Amino acid sequence: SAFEYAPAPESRSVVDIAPSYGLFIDGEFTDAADGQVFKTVSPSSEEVLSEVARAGSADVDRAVQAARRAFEKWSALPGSERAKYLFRIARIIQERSRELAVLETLDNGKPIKETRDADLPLVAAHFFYYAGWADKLDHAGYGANPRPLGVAGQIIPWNFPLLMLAWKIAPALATGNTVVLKPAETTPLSALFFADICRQAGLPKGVVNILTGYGDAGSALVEHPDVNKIAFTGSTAVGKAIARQIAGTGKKATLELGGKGANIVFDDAPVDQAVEGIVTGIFFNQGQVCCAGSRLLVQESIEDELLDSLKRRLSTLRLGDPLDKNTDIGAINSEEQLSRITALVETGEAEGANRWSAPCELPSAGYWFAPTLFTGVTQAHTVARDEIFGPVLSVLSFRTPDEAVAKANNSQYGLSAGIWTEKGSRILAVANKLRAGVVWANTFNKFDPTSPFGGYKESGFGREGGRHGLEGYLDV
Ligand code: TXE
Repeated sequence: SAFEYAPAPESRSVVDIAPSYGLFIDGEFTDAADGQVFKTVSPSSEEVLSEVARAGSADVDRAVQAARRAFEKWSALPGSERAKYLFRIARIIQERSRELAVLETLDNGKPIKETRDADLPLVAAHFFYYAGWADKLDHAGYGANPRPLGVAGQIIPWNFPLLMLAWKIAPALATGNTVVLKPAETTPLSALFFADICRQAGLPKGVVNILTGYGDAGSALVEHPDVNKIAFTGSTAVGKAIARQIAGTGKKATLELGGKGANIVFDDAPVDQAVEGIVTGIFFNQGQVCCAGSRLLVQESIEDELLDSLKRRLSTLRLGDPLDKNTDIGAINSEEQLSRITALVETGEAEGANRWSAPCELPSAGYWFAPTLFTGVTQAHTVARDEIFGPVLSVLSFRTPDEAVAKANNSQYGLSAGIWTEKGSRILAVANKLRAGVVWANTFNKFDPTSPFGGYKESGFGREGGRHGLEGYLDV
């Protein structure tokens, strides 16, 4: 039977989406100076959700000036006062988390199970965590009087719209910086809801400014002479362009870019548990995760058994309406992203890797891709090297731990890795040899505000999260 898009009415009605939204500058919603707007579409239905103001360079300038004015007072507040605002924001996020989860699912396409149980709890946790640091910076090991940098320009992607906002705004405000944040063009809505939460929390005007728009607005923000720091999460190509753009300006930057994480399964790993971890590693958020375990490295002696179990498990995943609480696989965020995934999968087939896709019917409206495996993959294949950023796993095998480490490290990226084994000594030995910012053992895609996150090599530089996340926003 053909899939029919039928949003659960009780969920859809939880959130009020206005037909249009302005930019959030200096505590007010306002039109773009040149009146430009763009539409945001639900990727699971192609329904237009709202029309949003499109920021241009004049708006960037207005927002940066507002943030600059606010900086003087905000940075002079005692940390304990800044903490009160952050705690208030964290509590409002918790109170409004149903609304926010539904909104994020509508605008992004990810399953409500994930927004409800992963994104939203983590968003609140980041604000609580950094609220706790605001009055303890003198004790963070930086000596007395660590200083905020000033105005932070923050540019975020669409895969975790609200969580990336939290990763960026919470530490910036805790340390006394003010913010101009540009969400991704396909997912502007939760950031605008967050702007409303800032007002609800009584946050002084200008401390947080939200500019919805495209890459040109991001680039104008990077270029603005009164911005002191750029925090970017997105593609490696844009990250490199930003690094070139700020070279010689004295601006500081943290860049969190792409990845091609290796998930290494040794022959002594409990297979059922590993299969669940592999599924979480690459199919969580439809694989649109920078630290996804997109390369499976499996020890040769268990490859057949593991792949059989994996295919059986993938055949049980439910793809469809992201607002349905039983849905495991939601929509791909945009038509563009779907074309990128499709093109890379076609390349994989053309280069001779074996493709297997889970048997599931794809809805007729919206952007969808079935969970897919490539076997018979070698290091030379494009699908072993390039970030696909979709529900596609490339399977390689190895014989010895040294070979596993060599293959895992054979990547331009170095963001994440996973190890599955019963041997604690092997976990330590292998983890220490992996050139990756995070290494999970017998689990995958576990996040926590107390842990620093960030990349080696072309995955970027700087760390977000934990005490290390404060450093990106302080002069010591
Ligand atoms: O990223 P972009 P896209 C990877 C993933 C994906 C690919 C392309 O492989 O397939 O990137 O995705 C803003 N100056 N990741 O095109 O363009 C843009 O408006 C300043 C991995 O969506 O990098 C958006 O807000 N800003 C990644 C943000 O940058 C610019 C998450 C990210 O968009 C700009 C997303 C410019 N010149 C994609 N051009 C991860 N690390 O998790 C665009 N932007």
